[in-house]
Amino acid sequence: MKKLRNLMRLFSAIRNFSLMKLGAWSLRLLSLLLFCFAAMFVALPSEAAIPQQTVTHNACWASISAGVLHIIALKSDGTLWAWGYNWAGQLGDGTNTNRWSPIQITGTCGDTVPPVVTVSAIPAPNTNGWNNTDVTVRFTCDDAGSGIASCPSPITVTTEGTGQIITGTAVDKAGNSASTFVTLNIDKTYPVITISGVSNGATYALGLAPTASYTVTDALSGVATSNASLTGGDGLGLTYTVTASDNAGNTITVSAAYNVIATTDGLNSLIQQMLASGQIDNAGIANSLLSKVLNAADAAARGNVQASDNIMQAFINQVTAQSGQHISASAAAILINAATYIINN
Ligand SMILES: [Ca+2]
Ligand SMILES: [Ca+2]
Repeated sequence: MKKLRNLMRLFSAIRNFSLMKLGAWSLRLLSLLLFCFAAMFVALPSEAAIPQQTVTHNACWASISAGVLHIIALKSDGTLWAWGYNWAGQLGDGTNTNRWSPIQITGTCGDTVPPVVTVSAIPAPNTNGWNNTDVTVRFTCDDAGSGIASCPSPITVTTEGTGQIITGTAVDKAGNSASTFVTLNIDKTYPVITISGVSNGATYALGLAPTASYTVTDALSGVATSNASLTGGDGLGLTYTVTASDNAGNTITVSAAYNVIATTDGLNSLIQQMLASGQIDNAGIANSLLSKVLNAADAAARGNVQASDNIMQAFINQVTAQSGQHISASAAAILINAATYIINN
């Protein structure tokens, strides 16, 4: 304000002097010149506020030009930079904000180079090219010329399917555009396992129990692996377990637990199966064992439990003697377990 008052006094003194010494035409011209000078002077910041610029921006400056309290400079990479006072928009950044360090001045003139756009899928697919969760697609856009005008926002893909193409387009401020895409294979559904032969919770007679088996299907990425196992203690309680994985990494396990109880009928059937499969390699021995089982069943049917148990014990003795001989060791163990179960129950 002090500076302004001094200017006004100077203006008034010159005007008074002019009234005395100059004609009306000269007075108007002088007044106009003084007014312009004063307006410019008042608009300028005080000397104390003039920034003391230190160009620390790490770049190779090719050319620098100083204006009225501002600097315009060109880097060796062709980009234009400016800093300093900006009350009249002299920095060319479209604002009136003073800048105390170099800012890049962008424009669209001469930019004919499309932007660079890259895409990434998160999480990345597995080695089979599949995801088993939602996938977020992110785009990264860059433009060394006029700068990026628009870049696609991230997209979360939740839909299952094969060959889903997600495209994104980047546009620079000169209107050049570039697109890229990613192909997604998403499978979030477990394989379907079907166990057949045995049923969960069922009870079967030893030798009459059906053979457990399974099928597995997968409608999207397809079955990658599957396997089955039969576990159990002494052969009375068994669990058939199937594990399957699809190519997207969805893994599921299904099991059927069932009981196998030794009965004389079941033991009969088992001996015949073992003879047919070669686990018992002598028909005479097989017939002898079958005869013992029938006699034991008859004795039990008459209510003579002790006689039945004695016959089954003779059965066990014969199997034990033939184990590893005419009866395979594994088959002998099953027969002995079954006969022991019949005696104890
Ligand atoms: Ca461009
Ligand atoms: Ca699947």
